[in-house]
Amino acid sequence: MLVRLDTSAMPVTAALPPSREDGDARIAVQTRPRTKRPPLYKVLMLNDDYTPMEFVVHVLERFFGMTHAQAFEIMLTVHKKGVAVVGVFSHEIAETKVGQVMDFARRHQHPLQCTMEKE
Ligand code: TYC
Repeated sequence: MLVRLDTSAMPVTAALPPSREDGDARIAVQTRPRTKRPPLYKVLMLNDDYTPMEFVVHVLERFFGMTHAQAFEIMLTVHKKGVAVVGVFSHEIAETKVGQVMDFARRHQHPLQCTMEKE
């Protein structure tokens, strides 16, 4: 007899087959291969006193695929609160976005800062 346990909602320890003292060789229990979802990272935009509002709006449109209205709203949130999450991505994509924004800001000589943190 082959038993396939549905272990999707079980913690690892509960998903392990119980040890049998009578050693019943007729039952084989398959365990689920455990795949972990990769962690996600928030990309944060920081306020400063010098970067023009229109530049930040442009950055949000260009690198984060926002509409002009969305970008303007998020820019204002950063301006008023100091920081806002502008997207959530895999580590590699988040790193790329941060690099693109920092590079673009530096090339235009604006002090705009963008960082990432684990969600
Ligand atoms: N505070 C800036 C200004 O008044 C605008 C700004 C908004 C700068 C968002 C950075 O991430 C930022 N010109």
